[in-house]
Amino acid sequence: MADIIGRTVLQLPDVTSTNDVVRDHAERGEPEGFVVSADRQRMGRGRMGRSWVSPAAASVQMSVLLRPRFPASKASGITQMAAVAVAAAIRETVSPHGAISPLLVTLKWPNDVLLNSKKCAGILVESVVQGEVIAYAVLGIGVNVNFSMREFPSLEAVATTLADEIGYQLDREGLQAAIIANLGKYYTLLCSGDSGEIAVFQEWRSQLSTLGQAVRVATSSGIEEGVAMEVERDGALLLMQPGGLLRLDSGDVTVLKKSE
Ligand code: BT5
Repeated sequence: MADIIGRTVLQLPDVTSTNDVVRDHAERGEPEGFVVSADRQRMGRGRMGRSWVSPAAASVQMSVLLRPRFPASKASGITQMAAVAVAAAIRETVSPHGAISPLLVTLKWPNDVLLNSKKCAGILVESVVQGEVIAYAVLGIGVNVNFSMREFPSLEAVATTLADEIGYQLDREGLQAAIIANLGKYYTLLCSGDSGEIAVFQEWRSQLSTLGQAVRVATSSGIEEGVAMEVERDGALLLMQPGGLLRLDSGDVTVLKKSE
């Protein structure tokens, strides 16, 4: 099953969003593992309708069709699995022989991959649920590769690119192939039963830079502050506040003060 992801890879020059192309194929019955990748994305999106920016031919922007046959309550496992796979692929591509690199690759709750503490990749999972079960999920992945965040001054303080951090241009195709291979590995693990799900969750949790930090979380219902204490298996973040523990399903985290 490990090579299920990327059995078919459609490489397109120009799309609105790779997630839209995959969704259209999903609705027509395409089997899982189908991948769409694009050089240029005119209306790339993040969560809650936000935009995902990328100059042409300088990023990896790809979407994968998944039909995991598990309950909607486990959808966050897909985001976690993808974050772990993207982080592993970045490490392998930047340091193919396992050489120690000064590049710090970590994960941020709930859906980011960070390089040296700045966002370098984002994950967007759009699921279609029938009854209690996921009919299909479109897993979208955007990785900033061969451009400089100086092109996007409003993001520069919080976002980065591989080229900015390593100082040279990376083979985008090689990175994409490594992402597909790692998605195959970790998706197989995720679908292998309870112990596989726990293994993916533990891998994701162990790489989270968010835990133990004093944070501000912007949620759809307001701003919350506290210490990020723990994540639960369904992906929720537990925030310690003076009044007790607050459980958050989603949001945007800013670290208030780095703990040593
Ligand atoms: C995400 O959303 O991080 C998910 C991004 C998923 C993009 C991929 S590309 C392939 C596929 N097709 C799509 O249309 N989307 C997926 P979120 O956590 O909501 O973050 C969005 C926010 O990140 C924006 O509001 C900006 O503040 C910031 N942002 C936008 N572009 C960025 C970039 N290239 N790098 C880092 N941050 C960015």
